[in-house]
Amino acid sequence: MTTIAPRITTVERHMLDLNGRNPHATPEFSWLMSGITLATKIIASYVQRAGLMEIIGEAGRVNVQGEVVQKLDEFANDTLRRCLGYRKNIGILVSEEDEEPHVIQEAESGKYIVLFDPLDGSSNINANVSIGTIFSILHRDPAVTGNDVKSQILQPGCKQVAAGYVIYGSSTVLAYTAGAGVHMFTLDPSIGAYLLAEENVKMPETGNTYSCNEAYEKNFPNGIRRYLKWAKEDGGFSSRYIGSLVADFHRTLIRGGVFLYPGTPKAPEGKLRLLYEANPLAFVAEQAGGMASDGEQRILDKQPTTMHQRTPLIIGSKNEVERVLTF
Ligand code: AHM
Ligand code: MG
Repeated sequence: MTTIAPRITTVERHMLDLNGRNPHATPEFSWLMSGITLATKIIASYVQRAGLMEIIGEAGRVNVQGEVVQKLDEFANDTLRRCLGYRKNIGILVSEEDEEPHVIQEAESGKYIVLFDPLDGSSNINANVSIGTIFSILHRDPAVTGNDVKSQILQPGCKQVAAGYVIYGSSTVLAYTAGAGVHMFTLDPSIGAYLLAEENVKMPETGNTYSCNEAYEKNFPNGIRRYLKWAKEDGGFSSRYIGSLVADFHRTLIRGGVFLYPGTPKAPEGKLRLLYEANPLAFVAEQAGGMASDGEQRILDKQPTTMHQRTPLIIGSKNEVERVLTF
């Protein structure tokens, strides 16, 4: 009898395998995901060659958030738009880098909305630090048409049908959830495919690492300051901060601990964006057994009011996020 080697599972294959367990695991949805995998493979290949291709550096303009756009940011944004813009089931594309959403298909055929941060942590590009792409997928309400595009987009994170991220690090890793656990894939550059590395990834329930930009500590809310004091003096914690949310989150997902980006008097809502960063990572965290809060409420319950809204973020191991909230 012939022995068949263990099977090779790509992201799209994996989504189809979830059929039955996951209501979104349809061939149509898998086709949408293939747009994301294609775009992030192209971005990964550019990130690897960035130093050779003169795409490091500033593009000479500021984005809608008032930040300087890096060339690679623009490339990543264009690539996602090109790879997703022609998938018939995508109705609206929303990017952290663009002021306005792109309406691509009428509501009847374009039933999904894809939101993304094309290149998170881009201020780190020049220093060869890990960066990433974050994505979030929502259903579009077919009853709402015409000018009401923004109200379609402003859905709380608990309505996400899928979300995930790709980290361009020592290897390129994709993590996604469609509401049935978190699954991780590693890009094999020699064959250009993401291969299943781990199914049902679980975040450790506890972890003694905190991750925040401590330079801002004196402006943090008192509760967070008391927590950090406890973590250092009594908790025996260590500190890790890369300054690239995807990378800080990915480490927290694997090793446990807590990532904090609180508000300050100058920026009461912090820096991170609800729709492109906090919501998708909160969905992944919860599906892995972790937790995400803005200090007052669950991130996934927040009703967005504007597209580029920011939010304080406390995300990570369930016990650690709960502990922060007790302070
Ligand atoms: P970006 O999406 O423009 O790259 O900005 C978000 C980044 C996050 O990746 C990271 O967590 C944060 O900004 C770091 O901010 P700071 O430099 O204030 O610590
Ligand atoms: Mg970002």
